[in-house]
Amino acid sequence: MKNHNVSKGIHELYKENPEKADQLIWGREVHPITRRGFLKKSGLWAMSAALGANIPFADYMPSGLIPAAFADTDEPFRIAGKHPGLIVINDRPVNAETPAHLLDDLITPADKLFIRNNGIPPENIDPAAWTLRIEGESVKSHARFSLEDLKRKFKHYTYQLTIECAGNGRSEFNPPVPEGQWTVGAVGCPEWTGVRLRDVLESVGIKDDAVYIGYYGRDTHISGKSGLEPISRGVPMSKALEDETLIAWAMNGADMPVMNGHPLRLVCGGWPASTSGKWLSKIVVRNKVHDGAKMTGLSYKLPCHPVEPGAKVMEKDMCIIESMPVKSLITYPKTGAMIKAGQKLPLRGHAWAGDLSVSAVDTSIDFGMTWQRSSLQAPKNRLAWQHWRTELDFPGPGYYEVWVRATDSAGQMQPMVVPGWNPKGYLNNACHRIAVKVI
Ligand SMILES: Nc1nc2c(c(=O)[nH]1)N[C@H]1C(S)=C(S)[C@@H](COP(=O)(O)O)O[C@H]1N2
Ligand SMILES: [Mo]
Repeated sequence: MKNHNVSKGIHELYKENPEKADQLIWGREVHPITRRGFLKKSGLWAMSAALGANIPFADYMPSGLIPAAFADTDEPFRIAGKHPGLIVINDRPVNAETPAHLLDDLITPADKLFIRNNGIPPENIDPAAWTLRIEGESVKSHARFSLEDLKRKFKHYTYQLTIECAGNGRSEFNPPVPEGQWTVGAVGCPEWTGVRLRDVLESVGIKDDAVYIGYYGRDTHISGKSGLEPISRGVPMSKALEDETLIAWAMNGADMPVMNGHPLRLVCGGWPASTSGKWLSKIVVRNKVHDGAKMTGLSYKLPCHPVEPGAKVMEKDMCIIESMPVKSLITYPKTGAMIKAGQKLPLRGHAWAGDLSVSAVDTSIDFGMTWQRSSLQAPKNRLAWQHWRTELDFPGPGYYEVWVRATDSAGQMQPMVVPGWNPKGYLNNACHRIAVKVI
């Protein structure tokens, strides 16, 4: 770590070089994800993949040793097409989150949207040959559409829709819950263009007994075994038939990144992002709750009644997660900001609330003793996140934490502590906070 302009406040640093300022914590330079850090955290598979060769004497390698081939480089580890600042949580399957300060854009750019893969994405995608089948016991007939058919036959809609992984925030549960240790960045709100799922299903004909839809994608199971789906989830008809539920081919007016589902995906804004099927190849209309991969067992479910931390919960006592809870982020400044005494600190970020809207955003600099109301914008459309901003005064020099807390349109507020422990570590919507030093 290099000392860097420790005497300067955030305003000067941002004025001089905003990109540089983004990389500082307490005025010191920190490297984002370097090849070094990456290898230290991940296993042999990653090392071998990065070296392009097996390590025959791997058993004798001291754990944590950095292969000499990389020991003197600090090149960032990059995912093609994605911002270098994304934090890689897993490399197989690829899981990467976006640090809060990189989510500052009103509309999340494609290179900054997180990636959550359960399996291996399809290769050699040919959009011209892509098809979507509509099947299941509750459609009147089976149908098949090419991408061109979808674009030609149905009206196009564009909505800004928030998608958040239900496991976002999992890293904070205690006792810890295995699987992706997301912090705050498994969320984003790009603009999606496509056709309404409702229009497509109605053109095929929905039977009266329909209760659920399920999706299938063209990614393959991590084990390499054929016939196993990595994930096949769905939503009740009421969510499937909403105006904003899209079969989308574009993100922010362009083809979406392969890692985010190119050339076609489902987008169910405000619900666990696991319901937004990527590389969409088939939709089934079901006369019962869809029973595809990760709809059964404990996946994407919460205990129907609260349980003590660490409890074992039986499947019959678990309920499927529907709308996501109210939540917010401080996207400017980055944690570790410094300002000079007497200066005001401008702050901003987003807030969202599943199917609901956000009615208020408050910030606190005294660990929640007092709160100050922020200004809050209306969403661009239903199910889009909302932008908030404020300006804070600090009473004098010292260490502060700024906490942000959103309230939804039903009056529910984010908790200041990690809420309801659950066996799979879902729905941690505790307040986001950043550190600020006044010098
Ligand atoms: N086909 C397919 N769809 C999928 C997944 C997947 O692994 N395969 N992951 C789901 C999960 S758990 C999440 S959180 C979102 C993530 O979307 P993103 O990678 O575009 O951010 O995609 C969902 N759709
Ligand atoms: Mo997810």
